[in-house]
Amino acid sequence: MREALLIIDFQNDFVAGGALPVPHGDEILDRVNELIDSNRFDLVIATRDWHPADHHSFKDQGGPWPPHCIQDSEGAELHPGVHTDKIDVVVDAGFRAGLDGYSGFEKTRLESVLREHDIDRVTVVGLATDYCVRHTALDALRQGFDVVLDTEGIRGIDVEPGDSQRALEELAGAGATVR
Ligand code: VGL
Ligand code: ZN
Repeated sequence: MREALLIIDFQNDFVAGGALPVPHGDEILDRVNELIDSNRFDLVIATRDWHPADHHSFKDQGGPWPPHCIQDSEGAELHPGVHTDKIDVVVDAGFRAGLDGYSGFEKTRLESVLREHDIDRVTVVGLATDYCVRHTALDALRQGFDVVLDTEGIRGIDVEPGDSQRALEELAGAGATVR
């Protein structure tokens, strides 16, 4: 069994002081680093939300979100506390105006990187449970990977109360291990 750690969008704009802070997003830092440092994973991948300034999800383009994770901005950088020296691959998503990018698999090399390294199982941590974590984990399941959601290492936005809880139930129903 070859395993990858998938750290979703743990970026400055999604934590306190950022453009689209996920409540309690910072709290996952220790868990993320603990998993990185465990040496349990054959491959450590970080995804970044990576938008052009006119991304269609931004309010000024008719979308739901304030502008966030604009390519090459400080807000789009990975959280400075993450042990980035042990991240093997960084995958950018949502990199064109019309690409949602909620899934780290959408038009990226994520699947081919996992296949190249013969990965069977992905453990998913990061932000946000009800958006990019959810979509990325669902795609991983569809592609036949074993998927583990590490609840200590994820936090959600909960635009509607309960969104994150429902996402985890949906993922468990689709075959993910939630623990
Ligand atoms: C995300 C909202 C907008 C996420 C990205 O990473 O979950 N959420 N863009
Ligand atoms: Zn985004």
